[in-house]
Amino acid sequence: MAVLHLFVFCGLLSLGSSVPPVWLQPEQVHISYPGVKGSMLITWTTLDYTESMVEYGLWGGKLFSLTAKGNSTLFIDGGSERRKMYIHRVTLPDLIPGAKYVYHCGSEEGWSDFFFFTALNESISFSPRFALFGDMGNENPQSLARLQKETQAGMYDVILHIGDFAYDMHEDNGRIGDEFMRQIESIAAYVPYMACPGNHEWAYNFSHYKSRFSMPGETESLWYSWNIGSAHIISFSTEVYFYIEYGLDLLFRQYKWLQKDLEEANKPENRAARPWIITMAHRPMYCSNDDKDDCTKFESYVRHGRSDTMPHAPGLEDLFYQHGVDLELWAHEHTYERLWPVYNYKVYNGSIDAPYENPKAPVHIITGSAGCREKHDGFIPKPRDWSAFRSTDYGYTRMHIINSTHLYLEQISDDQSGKIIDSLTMIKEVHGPEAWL
Ligand SMILES: *[C@@H]1O[C@H](CO)[C@@H](O)[C@H](O)[C@H]1NC(C)=O
Ligand SMILES: *[C@@H]1O[C@H](CO)[C@@H](O)[C@H](O)[C@H]1NC(C)=O
Ligand SMILES: *[C@@H]1O[C@H](CO)[C@@H](O)[C@H](O)[C@H]1NC(C)=O
Ligand SMILES: *[C@@H]1O[C@H](CO)[C@@H](O)[C@H](O)[C@H]1NC(C)=O
Ligand SMILES: CC(=O)N[C@H]1CO[C@H](CO)[C@@H](O)[C@@H]1O
Repeated sequence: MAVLHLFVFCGLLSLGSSVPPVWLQPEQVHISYPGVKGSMLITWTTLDYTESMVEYGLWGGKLFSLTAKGNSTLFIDGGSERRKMYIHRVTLPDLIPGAKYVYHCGSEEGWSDFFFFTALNESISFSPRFALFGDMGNENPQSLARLQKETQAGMYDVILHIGDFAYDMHEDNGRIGDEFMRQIESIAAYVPYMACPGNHEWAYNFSHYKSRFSMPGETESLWYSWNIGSAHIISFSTEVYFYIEYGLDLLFRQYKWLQKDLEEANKPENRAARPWIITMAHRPMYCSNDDKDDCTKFESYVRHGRSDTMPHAPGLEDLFYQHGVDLELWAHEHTYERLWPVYNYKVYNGSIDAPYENPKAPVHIITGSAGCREKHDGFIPKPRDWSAFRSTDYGYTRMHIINSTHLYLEQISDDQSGKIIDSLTMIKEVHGPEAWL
């Protein structure tokens, strides 16, 4: 009885004041490179509406001497509660390449902690360092601690998250997404956190992925490309091959865009400046895992296309091969696998002694073992001819684009306390389709 009274009393009180709680505190801060020279895009969330501002300044200079304004969009989760939140976006313009900045974001009604980042060095002779991985959840994110320390210590210029976030962002009416974005703030607020969609983002037509991330271009972060150092990086969605109920036209739009982007990147002046073409997308064309995933079959949709759609959906292996893509980064399998240079199931080593020196086909890396609640995947006992190295350890990959001819990759094992368990240097004196001859 007493409880009931109290309840009624409180109810009256809150009716009386008639002011619902407002949540204007910025959270889930992350940054991305918008593909425009000298800029950085800051994205964050508030639960109620407020302005979008970033105050920033050069590291070591007067704090927050500069201000940039932006916009927010209302995002309504598709779950039963129809939870709403505002996603704020502010682009910082005219940054000095290579300079370090300190920033906080929010509005006069609430500010975030402060963070720092280095504006990208936009020289084609810049040698960027990346951490890359896929399939990291907010439960069991095995690689996160090491990535937090290494990112804040300045080891990386960019992070690539190759699909599958949070497991899943839409769960618990989007609260799992919020929790995950808070969790990665410790890395994603410091270096551009570049993403592509994975199958775990399927809910409500990928709305959490499209709303929460801010990748370059006008395609809701689904596919885009950008340049860094001597590389042209292309990110795309493999999910257009699988969730065709959301629109087969998306698959064709993406395919046409890929064609155009690859042609542009292969113009002699462009390929000379940015000889490395690197793709990133979630589901691999090849894998030797023992689950029933698409890549375990001979004719993966991503590799070979779909003949059960009308019109038939073209695959991507030929397109990438014809345009001389150097390196293809994938995830989805909760393992690490390195392939010999491969095209159409055939190995095309540079030579037996130096397979990655002037390889005669693209090189594939599958790195989806950063850790999530689904734990590990397994491998078939006998690796295929094109499989060079495999590991079921949790971990992530480091990539260093040294210069126009040398690119270095290494795999870190979390199970073995950060040990480097695999590495390779790709050497290419010739890039483009003529490299295959
Ligand atoms: C960018 O990187 C190049 C190559 O390492 C270097 O020579 C140049 O000084 C860097 N620029 C800035 C502004 O740090
Ligand atoms: C799904 O999203 C895409 C891209 O935002 C859009 O083009 C498409 O029409 C949507 N499909 C459905 C069924 O809502
Ligand atoms: C490719 O190179 C590796 C390493 O030398 C070797 O084990 C493999 O047999 C080679 N494959 C072919 C088809 O030459
Ligand atoms: C690229 O770096 C490697 C390793 O440091 C070096 O041997 C090579 O000569 C460099 N290539 C160019 C084109 O500068
Ligand atoms: C669509 C929209 O409202 N755009 C605005 C976003 O913020 C910038 C900077 O304040 C404005 O110039 C745009 O008009």
